[in-house]
Amino acid sequence: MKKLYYILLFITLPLSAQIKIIPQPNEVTYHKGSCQLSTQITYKQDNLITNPEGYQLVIKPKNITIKYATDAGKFYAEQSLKQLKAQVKLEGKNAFPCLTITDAPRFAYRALMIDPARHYWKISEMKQYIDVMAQYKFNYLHLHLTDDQGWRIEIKKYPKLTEIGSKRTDFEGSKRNNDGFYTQAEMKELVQYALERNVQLVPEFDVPGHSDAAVAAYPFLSCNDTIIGVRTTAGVSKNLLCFAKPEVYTFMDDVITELSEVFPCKYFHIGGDEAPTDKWMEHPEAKRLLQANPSLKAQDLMSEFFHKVNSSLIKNGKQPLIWMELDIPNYPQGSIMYLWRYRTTPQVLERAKKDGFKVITSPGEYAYFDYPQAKDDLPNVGWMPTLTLQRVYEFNPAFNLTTEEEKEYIFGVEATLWGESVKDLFRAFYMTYPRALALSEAGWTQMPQRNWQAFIEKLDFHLQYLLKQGVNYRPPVELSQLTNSKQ
Ligand code: TNX
Repeated sequence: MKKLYYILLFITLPLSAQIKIIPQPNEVTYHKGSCQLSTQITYKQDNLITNPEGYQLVIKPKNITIKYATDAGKFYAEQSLKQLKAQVKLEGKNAFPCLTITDAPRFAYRALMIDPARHYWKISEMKQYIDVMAQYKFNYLHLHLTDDQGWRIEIKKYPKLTEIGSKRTDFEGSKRNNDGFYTQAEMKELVQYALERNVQLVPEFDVPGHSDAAVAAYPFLSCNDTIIGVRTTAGVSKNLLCFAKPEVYTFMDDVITELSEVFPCKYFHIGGDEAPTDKWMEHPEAKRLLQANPSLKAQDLMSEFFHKVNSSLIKNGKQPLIWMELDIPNYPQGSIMYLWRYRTTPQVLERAKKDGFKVITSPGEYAYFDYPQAKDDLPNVGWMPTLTLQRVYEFNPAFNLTTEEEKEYIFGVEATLWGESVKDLFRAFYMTYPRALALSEAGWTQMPQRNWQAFIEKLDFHLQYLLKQGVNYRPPVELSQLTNSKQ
């Protein structure tokens, strides 16, 4: 009995001193003693830290040391320490527990995506969004800048893209945040702002589908010179950029060249999703090609199209990110493929192995932040599946791959906040948090260190931490029901 008592004491003691950092650091050892909050921090460049984002935080009774190899590691050590300090204060204590954290991310790419094309965000709102994600060690913000419902970035050679393409009458009747665009100067400033927080901005120019706003501005971009307006409803449009016109490739090359100058990030997203080829196949060029080669398929034209777009990217020193569609037979070597569609995980991983592609995992099952967090939580999203906090937490971005395969094929993880029903920043935060906290551990923390129970024990602190920063979130009410029923 006495023995059991000591075992229990041993188990519960370190738990009560539990630090609540999210994402969970990969190695924490506790030492004896405590350290005053006001203790000076010593910074040391340490070339033995091999991961550029890795760091070590050592808290001893009389000193705090942060060791890092690059500014990113230093920034992340500071984020961990900042959270720890806030926790200590909230618990009414005045000293840190002594400990050593040795930490580095599991994946190099840990992203969130926002969709200012569907509903316009102000630059100041994107800054707020970046401030919060950076604290949770996300290092890429993917900007979905062009779509049927809006073109949001200035392109100097094609002024109508923003004169016409950045405005629409309404969105399914709603008058909110329909209009607006970013000048290149504003965007460059945002790039710097993000970089100071170790966040790189990844631009997306979605081609050849989701292009109504571009076609509304320049009808020649479509196969039939169609005259349309910027789309005012959700859904998939058939007005693709035309594969058969040299001027379309010149257009894409010009846009990519201008955007490459604005966004220093090596990765450039070229969309590639949901592009029905009906109008391509009606074009005389498709008919001619089909006559010469009767086994030719529409999706072969799509492959050809991406190879041409890729040559513009290569010219600008960029690497393509693509929403992978399994029926497209071949993508340019060196592209990084998104796993996104529901129920396609095994096929996409198979394809990655076969074709040697790296994958960014963003599956609807775990990472679509436009989906509601509970059933009937939100109006007008009836068609969407539910994506609970717990489900996001259960996400292992390497699925059942071996560690070797994980290293070879999984580049990282991304949550997508599609914007059709996200009309303002208040809703954007509500959809993002607390699920992004769960996703941050999927991207950063190794599986043996991840644990749902431990995660929800850290949650209360983080909800208060967010609240103090004025960040909206969805209260995870189902969890309090869970704890109540246990009592
Ligand atoms: C599909 S996911 C899309 C988006 C929509 C989203 C809504 C993807 C690559 N394309 O255009 O916003 O569904 O959930």
